[in-house]
Amino acid sequence: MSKELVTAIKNHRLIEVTEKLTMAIKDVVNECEIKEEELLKAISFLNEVGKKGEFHLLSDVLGVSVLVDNITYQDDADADTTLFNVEGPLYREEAPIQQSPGSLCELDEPGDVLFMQGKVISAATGNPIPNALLDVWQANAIGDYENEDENQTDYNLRARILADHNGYYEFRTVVPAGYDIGKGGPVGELMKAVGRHAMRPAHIHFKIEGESFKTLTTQLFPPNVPWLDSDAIGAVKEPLIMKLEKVTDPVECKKRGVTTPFY
Ligand code: MBD
Ligand code: FE
Repeated sequence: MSKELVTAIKNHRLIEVTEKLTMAIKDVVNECEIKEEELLKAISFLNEVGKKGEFHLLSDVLGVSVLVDNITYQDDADADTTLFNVEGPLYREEAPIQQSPGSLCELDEPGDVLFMQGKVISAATGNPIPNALLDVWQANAIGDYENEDENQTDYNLRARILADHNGYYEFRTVVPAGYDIGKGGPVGELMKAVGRHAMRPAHIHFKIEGESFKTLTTQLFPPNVPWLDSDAIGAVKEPLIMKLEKVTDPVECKKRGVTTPFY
């Protein structure tokens, strides 16, 4: 066999995808009768996206990230268990490990106090997963992630919570706000130019691991928050909307060591 043929066989998927992508792009160019000036603008835009490291975000706002996530994990879409969702570009490894009950922040973190609790169970058997590890990360009450915000301490609102031997976990945090994925970069500019907003609804990210179990990456959304119906990356799935209960009873608040109502 020729060297070229061996390479072609090895790369057959890359060749197929490249050909299909080329056809799709040419179709649009033909249909819209793209002019040279417009092509040069598109090229500058993509150069800028690369320079600012925003290709992940571009994939997100095009809806490609969610689509690929759905295809990748389609076999895990069991109606009885928590749905998967995209990891996004803001995950950080090596968050501090805490035994449940844990806290993602200091007690004076601004915002509405939120206690989350639940049980990690096997999707296959429904049995609890002892000592499951919940890697959790979120934006603060004004929508900023710690690693993009000089006002927050390192790893604020990020932690790995170790569930107990019954898979039960509990942690304290604050209700996050929606996140602006635009922030003046080229993807944000594109969204503005085409009349789309660049907001994600408030959400909390989870990566849940158990020994000899497949890892579940997902996000949960507080109910009745802005942009829940118009997520800039289209990642909202109805079963991932949390059921929050507001607690105002002073006795309950005191029990939790909280001076204001909490969720
Ligand atoms: C985010 O906070 C996020 O979670 C995703 C998926 C994409 C952009 C910003
Ligand atoms: Fe996020």
